[in-house]
Amino acid sequence: NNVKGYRAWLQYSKIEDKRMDEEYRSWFSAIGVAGDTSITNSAIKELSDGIESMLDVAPTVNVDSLQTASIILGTYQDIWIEDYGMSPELFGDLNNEGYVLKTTPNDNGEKKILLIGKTDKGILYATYHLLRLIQSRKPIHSLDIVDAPKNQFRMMNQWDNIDGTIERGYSGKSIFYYENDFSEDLERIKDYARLLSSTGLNAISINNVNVWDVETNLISKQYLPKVERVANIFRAYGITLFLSINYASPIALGNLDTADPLDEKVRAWWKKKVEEIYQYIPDFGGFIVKADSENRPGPFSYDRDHADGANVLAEALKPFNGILIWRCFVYNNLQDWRDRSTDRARAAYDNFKPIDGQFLDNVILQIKNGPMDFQVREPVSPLLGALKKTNQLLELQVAQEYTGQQKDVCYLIPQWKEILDFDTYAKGEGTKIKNIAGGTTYNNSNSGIAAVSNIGNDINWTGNTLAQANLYGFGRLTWNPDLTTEEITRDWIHLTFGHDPLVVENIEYILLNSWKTYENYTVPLGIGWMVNPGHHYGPNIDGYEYSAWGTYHFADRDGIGVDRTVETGTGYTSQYFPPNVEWYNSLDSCPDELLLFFHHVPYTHVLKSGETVIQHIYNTHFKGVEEVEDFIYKWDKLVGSIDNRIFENVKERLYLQLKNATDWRDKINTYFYRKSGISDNKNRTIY
Ligand code: GCW
Repeated sequence: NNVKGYRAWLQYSKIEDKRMDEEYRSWFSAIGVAGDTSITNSAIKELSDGIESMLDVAPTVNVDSLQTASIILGTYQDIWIEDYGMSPELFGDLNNEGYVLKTTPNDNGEKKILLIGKTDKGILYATYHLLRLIQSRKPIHSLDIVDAPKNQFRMMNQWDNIDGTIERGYSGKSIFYYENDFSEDLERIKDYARLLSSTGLNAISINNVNVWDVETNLISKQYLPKVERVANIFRAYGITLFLSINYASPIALGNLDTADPLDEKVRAWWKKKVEEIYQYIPDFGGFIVKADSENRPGPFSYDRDHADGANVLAEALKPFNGILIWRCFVYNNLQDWRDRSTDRARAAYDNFKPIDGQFLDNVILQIKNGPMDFQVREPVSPLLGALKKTNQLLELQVAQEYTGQQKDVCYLIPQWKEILDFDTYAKGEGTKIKNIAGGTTYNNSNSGIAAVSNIGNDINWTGNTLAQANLYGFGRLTWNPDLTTEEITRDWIHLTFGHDPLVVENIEYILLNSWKTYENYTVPLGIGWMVNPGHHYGPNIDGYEYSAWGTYHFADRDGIGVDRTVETGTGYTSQYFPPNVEWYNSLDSCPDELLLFFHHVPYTHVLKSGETVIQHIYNTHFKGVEEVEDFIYKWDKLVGSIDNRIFENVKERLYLQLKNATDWRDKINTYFYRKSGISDNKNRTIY
């Protein structure tokens, strides 16, 4: 694992600057630690390894004898913090994963760096913070940091199948499974745990939400010992393990004739099953469930609603403090394009809003960021914030299913920032998505952010090395949604590539512009889809236009867009709180970038930008390709300044991106030129 791409943002490369090297080194002769949990031990290991690799010293580690150490780790209860001028009250207000990272003299006036956690998890996070500072060449002689996560659940969802494939995986095969069994490469899983934990994530579900036949058995004796093994690995990094389950398990595993949630036999079966799981994994997180969604089984078959469906599982998990995560990705996938009254965008809200308040308090509803499905641009789901009496978890997609599949570079932090900062007005002005996910808006007992992972067994984890930035950024942003895109981006570049100014500048430029560029050459003005059905890469304007999935653009010779207004459309806009209802509903105020999501307009409609819709389509599509050419130009400048393997990896993909962008440009421009009969006012070539 000496490959740079493999080490990702945990490079710990040797510090070349002599002065800095000496300065840091002066701190690291001895580390003192109080406490001996698996998490504390991970912190010590990470710290010693990191320091050894950056500074070429192997500090001694003294357990429970802190006198001689200059770096001290422990919880606020295990360390005599008053001796260092700290009051225990400071920790009273801190949540369980918070920490203090402080340079401070002890009674004798000797300077120490303290890494004090509220619990051992805080120690681990403080350790990663300190290592990050050193990797970024920041001073550590006068630290005074108090930090704690703003989201309770910070979760990764693997969509890995037990045969080793990954649904929507773009970086090789699963690191968890191989040919219907668990992988034996536990080192790889441990390194994944390190990566996740270093960004602040604390939960993971390790199998696809589509739970097929073999995977259904993950909660049976056959696999539980191996699930336990994986749970042990993650536990040592502060990460709790969850499993996706098949709603029909009582039938498939229990030989019952029903999975009806209100049937006593079914209830009893789940209780026993959960008890069994906790015998293997005493701190098991719980279940994640995709039910009555895209043909998966669920409570609808028994005329029960989602609350009935979820509560039976939550009830079984409750005695063990387990959590039941229920996904809201529920819609009619047997639609007819002629039927203009059914609107897939409405579905999550229509299904779940009426049963708000009927879920047990250890249920969390997991809601995708947009009402459709992780498109390059969508409005924020109106269900987020509309549930006032139910716990909710925002779901994002780090995997680039609709955003270039880790061939094309598409840095998603700017998109997620927009989502998190979106004002729902659910409880008046300033009710942002980040507050709702953080649980402060409605005082939720359980809440946070989850995302679909983008990793596989490719040596660099993410296919395109630049896609590592999305994984890193997801963790950091989920820990603290108030971090700026620039802070996160800079940190990632410094940690991964070092400090060469041109490297930093060019990579930052590519990342920060890449989402907009991807949007430019793909789908215009928020309309979405227009991709090849099934695999979702590359253009196919009518690919989903006549299908049953509810994903239409309704382009004809006169115009394009979906009318979702209250007066003449599907009424979807009414699911938002005022003033957002009006903002989206009115053609005058609807923002350009979402225009076609909400309105059907003629090609000659003039946007706020001053361009017509058709001219906007032409302009952005020509521009998108030029921007990719510019990315290639900027990347080429880095040859020799970064690891060659990473250089080639990204270069190869940038050329695939150029091909893709060109294909999109030509297909989209040609299609709309032919439909509208209106030519480009700059007379560029349209095929
Ligand atoms: O849009 C779909 C994806 C499916 C995925 C589903 C979901 C896991 O194309 O691959 O299934 O979303 O989120 O459940």
